[in-house]
Amino acid sequence: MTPPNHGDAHIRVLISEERIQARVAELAREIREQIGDGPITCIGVLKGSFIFMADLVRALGGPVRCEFLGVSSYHGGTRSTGVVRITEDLRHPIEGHHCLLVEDIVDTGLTLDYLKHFLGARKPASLQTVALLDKPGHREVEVIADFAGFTIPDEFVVGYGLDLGELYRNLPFIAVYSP
Ligand code: PRP
Ligand code: 7HP
Repeated sequence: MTPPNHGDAHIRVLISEERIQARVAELAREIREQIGDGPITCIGVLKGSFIFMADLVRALGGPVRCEFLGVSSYHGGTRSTGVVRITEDLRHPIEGHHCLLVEDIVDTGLTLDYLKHFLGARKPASLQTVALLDKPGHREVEVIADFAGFTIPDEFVVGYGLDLGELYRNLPFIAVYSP
């Protein structure tokens, strides 16, 4: 049988696949309660949010548009460079849309803060934010997501979309990485 850490001595499971799936379903209910049954333009922040986005949009149900923004600031390492770089822009205008920015993690807060301004300038009807993970102990900018899945300790995590050097994104759970 595969051990829970997939045989990798560097990782330790922090949030199981079952807990993630249950929380994603709850988040979807919370978001629909607040935004209502109308169309939502979900904007996934690549690459880290692609798995969360895929699960969340299916749990949301109702009319949903999917857009993606390519953004990078960690460049494969464990520390933010402090410079948020847009690597791919939205394909369509979001003016007048009710938008939900979908992030995997808010860590220093630099990315979320930057993207709220970047997208706000495109005049959406509303802009809300959801992050699967919130690491409040590491903030450099005071910013919070409107909806957050789990608050986690100040440790580097991988899995469920989050990487280290582009690896580990395919783990179905969230794990702490220790070198
Ligand atoms: C990660 C993550 C968030 C951001 C959060 O992206 O996906 O977008 O960092 O960190 P912050 O709150 O400190 O800004 P990363 O730059 O690693 O790119 P990736 O998603 O392609 O892995
Ligand atoms: C970005 C990021 N990527 C993977 N694991 C973490 O803990 C991270 N924080 N910010």
